[in-house]
Amino acid sequence: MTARNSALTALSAIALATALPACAENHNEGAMETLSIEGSDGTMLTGTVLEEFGAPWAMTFLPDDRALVTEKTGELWLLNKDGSKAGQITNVPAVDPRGQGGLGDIVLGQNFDETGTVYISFVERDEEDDELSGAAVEKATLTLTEDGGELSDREVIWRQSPKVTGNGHYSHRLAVSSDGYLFITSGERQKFTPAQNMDMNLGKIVRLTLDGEPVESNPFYGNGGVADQIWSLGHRNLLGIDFDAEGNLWTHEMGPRGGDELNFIVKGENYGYPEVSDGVHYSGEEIPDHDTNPAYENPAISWVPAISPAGLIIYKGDMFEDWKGNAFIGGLSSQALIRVEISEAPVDNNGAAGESEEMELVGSEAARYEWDKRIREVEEGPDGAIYVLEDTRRGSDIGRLIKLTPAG
Ligand SMILES: [Ca+2]
Ligand SMILES: [Ca+2]
Ligand SMILES: [Ca+2]
Repeated sequence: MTARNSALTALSAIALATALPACAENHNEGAMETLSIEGSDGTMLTGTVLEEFGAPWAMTFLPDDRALVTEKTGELWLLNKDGSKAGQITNVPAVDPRGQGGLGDIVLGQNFDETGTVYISFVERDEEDDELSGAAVEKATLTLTEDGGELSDREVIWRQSPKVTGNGHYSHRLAVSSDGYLFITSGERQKFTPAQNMDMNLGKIVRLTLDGEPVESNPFYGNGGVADQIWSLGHRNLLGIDFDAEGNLWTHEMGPRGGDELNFIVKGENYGYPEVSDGVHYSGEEIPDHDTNPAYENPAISWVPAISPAGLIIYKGDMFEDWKGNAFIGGLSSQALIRVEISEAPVDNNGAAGESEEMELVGSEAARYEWDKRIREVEEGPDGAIYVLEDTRRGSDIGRLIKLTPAG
């Protein structure tokens, strides 16, 4: 199965994006602030404000229903089961936040209960040239207390290569598969061509063992260097990664001017950037669309204008039963939580749709839920509620942790 998409799907996303009502009201019920949010599908959600942060970036739940939140500025928080801050985790990788870089994602290793293993991503500077930087991932052991904890046995197991100038498109989102591999999204650092260069691990998704080694069954294993790590290529800036209930890998990525994508990730495939994009360059210069070249995988859905996706879950819970298998994408510039339905459709052979017996997974935008805030991260709670972290852009901003549940 491949992730192709018809021009019609992209067009319907364009149409939806231009005709969406926004509705959100604030209520103060005792100490707990709540939002009443009406989705573009008419669904009413209650948003409960649980906590506030300065620069929240990523969140992950723990097996005991507590949670961890990273801040780009270098803090790692332990949250209580009610979402309030319990305290900070110490001995976190030191960061020098600049641009899009700082402390990044955190995920749990397999058998976290027994091992305490976590993986944490961050941006490091080059030791000799401060202009150069790149993302790195550490494996560490997390020991928790009632009001915080600490990291120990820290070891860098992966680095973006090479380090380059600029402070954008690190991506560095993490996911551990049920069969025990670490996937890392590695952005193209706003340098375009690295995404197609197999001597660099920029603009790629990489797949490693849980100790950070390349996997022998990787599609380019044996070519040597970073090629051994690469799972898929031709990516731009990927700030969302999750598996569906069947274990399939999904990511999204920001396009240039328009052309943001949700992709069904297939081993060894080329997702096209910068050779193809459903958007155009910032200069306005055209980039051919995906469907002009069969060498590249089409997105399951793309957006023009941009939504600026950040944070992704493929919903697996029971609280929103009708939404099982839907993708929920946080939107930065679009200031919305976006729900995408995923379905099987015949492969579109560039105008010969319906003649192929091969099926593919395609997405269609089903709804937006908006309260005029940029969304940085999306998580599914153990209770099936959807949790989001709002984004901040300045030191004085506050990014809230909000729990979304059905209204009433
Ligand atoms: Ca997360
Ligand atoms: Ca693409
Ligand atoms: Ca284009």
